[in-house]
Amino acid sequence: MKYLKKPSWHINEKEITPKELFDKRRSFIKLGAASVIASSSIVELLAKEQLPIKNLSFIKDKNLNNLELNSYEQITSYNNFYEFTTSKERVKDMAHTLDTTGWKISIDGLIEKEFEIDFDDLIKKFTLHERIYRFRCVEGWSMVVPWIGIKLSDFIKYAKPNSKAKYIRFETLLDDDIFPDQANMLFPAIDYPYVEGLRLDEAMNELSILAVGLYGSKIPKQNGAPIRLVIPWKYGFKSIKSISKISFVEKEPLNTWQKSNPKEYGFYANVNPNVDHPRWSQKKERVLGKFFKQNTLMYNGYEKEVSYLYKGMDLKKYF
Ligand SMILES: Nc1nc2c(c(=O)[nH]1)N[C@H]1C(S)=C(S)[C@@H](COP(=O)(O)O)O[C@H]1N2
Ligand SMILES: [Mo]
Repeated sequence: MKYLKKPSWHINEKEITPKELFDKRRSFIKLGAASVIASSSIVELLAKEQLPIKNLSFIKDKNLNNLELNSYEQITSYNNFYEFTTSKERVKDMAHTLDTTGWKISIDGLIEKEFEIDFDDLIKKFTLHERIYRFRCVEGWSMVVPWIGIKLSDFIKYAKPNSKAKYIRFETLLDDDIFPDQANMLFPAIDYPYVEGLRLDEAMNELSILAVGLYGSKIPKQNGAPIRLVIPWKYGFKSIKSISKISFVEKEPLNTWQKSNPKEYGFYANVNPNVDHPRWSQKKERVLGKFFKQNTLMYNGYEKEVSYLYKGMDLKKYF
């Protein structure tokens, strides 16, 4: 596919969004079968499937590993997003407060020149790629997701880090009008803002992406709109959502889960069936929608692509 100068996925905010589509679908269902609304493409689409309108243009993933995709419904209704709630089932109903209009990302630290960029401008600058990846949460559940994203390596080249930069650090937006648990002064679920990081060579790996969509359309709020990290060989908590700040730094960043419980969560968090979590085994996982557990694969099945990054490292120590 050619590089698209004026990407056709750049939809006007007035146009329909997946969220609106779902809301409409819900209200149609409420109206019942008696009220038939004629000749609307939305109605047609609703009749076909619950998938949102494809509004992104991207290079398709050939799915050479023949991964079996989880459904849009499964991926968007079982979420970890503590800024809303620790209940995975409730995130989708609370995430409507995440208003992403005018979203900005600031990029700072050890780069040629610090800058701020509008999300809308950012995605216009890069080729979008579909990436069908296994996604494994440290809690023992997993799924297969057709993400759409920007290669993190493309973004890093654009940001031009200098030779002192050894790590990249990400922050989720801090805004208690949007995220109810950030307004929780006494017992927030975790420290905010949520922070994650990668070694720069991990970030430059071909598999690392900044996801902006899934199933062909913009990423739903509960999955970390408008932009989130996806690192498929690492436990899900590395894949930080709703990013508003990216920094290039010299020292290993202290990520949120390591900070909250350093005995149980480290910086690397590579999926590894041979290193158990202190409270449970990591040998198996339950794929959303499946009854029987399956074996967890080394580096979540991406050993060939990423093992060079950890040569000579004691994976029990660097967990
Ligand atoms: N900001 C933020 N990012 C986050 C989390 C979170 O609570 N807050 N949860 C993480 C965890 S533990 C997982 S498993 C994934 C879940 O992503 P999903 O809801 O798209 O499946 O998001 C990760 N990113
Ligand atoms: Mo997770």
